[in-house]
Amino acid sequence: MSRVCKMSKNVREVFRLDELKDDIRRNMVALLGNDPRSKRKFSYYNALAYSVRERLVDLWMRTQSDYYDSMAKRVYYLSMEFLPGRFLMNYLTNMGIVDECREIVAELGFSLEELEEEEWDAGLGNGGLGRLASCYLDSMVSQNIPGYGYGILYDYGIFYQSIVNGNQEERCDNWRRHGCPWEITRLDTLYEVKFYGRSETYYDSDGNVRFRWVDTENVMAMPCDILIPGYGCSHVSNMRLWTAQSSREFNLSDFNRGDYIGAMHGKVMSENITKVLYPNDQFLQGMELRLKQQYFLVSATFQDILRRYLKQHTSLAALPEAVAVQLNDTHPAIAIPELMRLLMDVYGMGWDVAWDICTRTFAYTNHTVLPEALETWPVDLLGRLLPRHMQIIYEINRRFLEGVAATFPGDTERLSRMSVIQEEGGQRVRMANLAIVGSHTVNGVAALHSNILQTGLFRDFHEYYPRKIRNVTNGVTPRRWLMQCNPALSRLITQSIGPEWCCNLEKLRELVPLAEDSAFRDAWARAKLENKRLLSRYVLRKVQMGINPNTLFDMQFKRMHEYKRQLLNVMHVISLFNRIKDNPSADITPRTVLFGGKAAPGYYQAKLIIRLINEVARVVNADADVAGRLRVAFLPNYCISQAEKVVPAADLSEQISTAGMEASGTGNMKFALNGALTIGTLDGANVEIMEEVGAENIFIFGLKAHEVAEKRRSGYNPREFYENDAELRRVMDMIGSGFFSPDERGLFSPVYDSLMHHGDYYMLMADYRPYMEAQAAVDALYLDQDQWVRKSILNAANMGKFSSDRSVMEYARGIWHVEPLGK
Ligand code: AZC
Repeated sequence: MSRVCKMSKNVREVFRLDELKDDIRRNMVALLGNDPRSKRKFSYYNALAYSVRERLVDLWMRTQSDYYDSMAKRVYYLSMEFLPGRFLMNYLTNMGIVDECREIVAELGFSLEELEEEEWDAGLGNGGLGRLASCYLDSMVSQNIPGYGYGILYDYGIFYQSIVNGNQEERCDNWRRHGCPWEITRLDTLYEVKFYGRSETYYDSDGNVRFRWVDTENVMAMPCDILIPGYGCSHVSNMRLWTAQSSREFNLSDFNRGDYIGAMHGKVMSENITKVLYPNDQFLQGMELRLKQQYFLVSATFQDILRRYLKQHTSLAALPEAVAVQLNDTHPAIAIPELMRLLMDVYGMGWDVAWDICTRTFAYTNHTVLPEALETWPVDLLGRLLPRHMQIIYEINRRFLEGVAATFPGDTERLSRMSVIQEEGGQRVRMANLAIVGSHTVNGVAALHSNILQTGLFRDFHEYYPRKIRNVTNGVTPRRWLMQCNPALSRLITQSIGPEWCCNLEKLRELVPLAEDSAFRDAWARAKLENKRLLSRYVLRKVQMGINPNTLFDMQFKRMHEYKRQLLNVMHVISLFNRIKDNPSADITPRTVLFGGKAAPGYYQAKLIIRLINEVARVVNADADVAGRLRVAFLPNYCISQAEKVVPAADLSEQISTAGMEASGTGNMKFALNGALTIGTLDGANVEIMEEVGAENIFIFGLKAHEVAEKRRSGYNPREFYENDAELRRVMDMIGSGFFSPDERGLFSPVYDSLMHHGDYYMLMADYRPYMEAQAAVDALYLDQDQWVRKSILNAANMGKFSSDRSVMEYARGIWHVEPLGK
């Protein structure tokens, strides 16, 4: 912390702020070829971005030489997704120069906020998994843990969602169309990545049988770095994102034959690898291109890791002492056979030595137990694309199963469950099994989830490797998710308890006594109201709808998925609507219910629920009896920059997944950190949030994870709830009969049927009444503003545990075995 305070004293000097204005003008001319007298916001945003970035390059190089000089062990966070959002404000926040910059920009005739709005989000991820990776990079570098993120620079990130006639429509997210000032492209560094071909044996000079991978089709990987400044900027790291380039010798023979277009076709095809992010959240779409992307990331990254390592070491034997690789889910798990291949085929090691190095290098994080998300690849596909890897996987599996068979003699069922190769329904490679076998540590992302891994999904593995599967509860960075996104609240907190909280979130506990101070409560409520006003203006701009900041802002923002149960929230909205219609003079707590989230383009049911939300909104918002008491809106294109506006303005955070299905959740943490009260099930990290904030400060309802499992076993009958609950029956009948879709009566039948006729897998019917009761408690509490604000303060005050600084430190000490540099 002293580092941060020291920094802010001489921040003008360190970052040469006196020269910033001139630099912006200079970059307008030199880099952008624009006249500084033009008042184009986009050009000024770019000129500012370049001028900010160039102030970090020195610090970044110094950080890199610190790493080299200290021979520090490095962490490599391998992820198919990063979700950084916008960079400008994050750089300024972490550099501690937001206010200074605001003044300078004002002198140029702009507000900082309007320039900020010129930046397009870097949406290189789907949701939680990618955003977690970005939070972890922020926390690693802010705590001087030497580490890098490695990923893919997709030309098209997560699609842009618009709502047309109530339906989701996808547009491509060509986010770098106008360039991206944060990228540093390394045109001179290229690695070759191989695909296809075959594995052949040969004898080396000592007469040993060796393998080599030949007749391959090659693609080049070019790195692009984006700097990641730590808070206070004593360290600056980077993410290295790969982009595919055609290899130069590609199809030379076609050229020679005069087939110019044929040769170019190959070039274009190979560059397709990094074109587009697969837009599925927790659903495996087993496409060859996706596996190519995964191996492309892994192969390029390992060439880079070994190059860096071999600059300082002569033997690979000490790799695990210098390198820790974290696999963000199984997406990069092909790294395990890849490292084996490199160690054996390229560096000549024997199997046992190579395997020992491998298993001491890798750790794997699991982010979901949803069966449709678990990756398996057909053996013939994997074997065709990566023939040598397939051989290695077979051999890993053979040796592994030998060990299992020795421990559990005669238990063939167990062998077939644990095998890396799934036999039934055509041979497939189970990537989770491969990741577990090849890693020294496997972790879940919240206590409940890790427990489910140990006793459910990975139970056999937990019995075989009793210390391998552990928990590291997720966290979020307080820099972006409080300091940056919520200046009003941050200011109040800093005035009250000092600035240390942003690097030591546990400090927020000092707010606890202030919850009893009515002047502080008033100030807290004013900050919330200010944020609600800002959001109201945004909603008006976005969807041309006025919302009243004095109503309860009830928010559910996350990917659209049946298990997350946006539908349950809609059922509550319909119930409120009916109550108002039945009794127009009823005294009810005025609410604004806001939704946001993308559905995977092929996920029919999730898209239909978006439509339902919009149709319910149409009916509710047009009704004169309801006016002023209930309003509903779906905000299109939920993304990081939208979250930064939504999160600070929430009164109520909806975290209502079927218990046992949300691995952790991180939105739940962001909302509570910003003073929202949570209504939620005992799922994922909600369990730990309740432990921290106290059961009296959170609205918990519904089935628990073991009860869901028990009900599934013993037979669950959703109709029973329908028959015994008139209010629920009415809601279901309205959905099923076309009340919300008068022009297309059957439109929502699939929604109705999923609950009434197809078993209600996510148990909405069972949780409806408990949810309604919890919502009634919300309404009652909101009428007592003093108590509500008190609880709001206590929520934020007790969120210290959910800083990603804490999570990253647990990984560092317990899994990566690295210490912060300079300690
Ligand atoms: C998500 C989980 O659904 C969410 O609960 C968790 O908080 C987040 O990861 C970060 O750990 N999972 C994903 O986004 N995707 C996959 C494939 O699990």
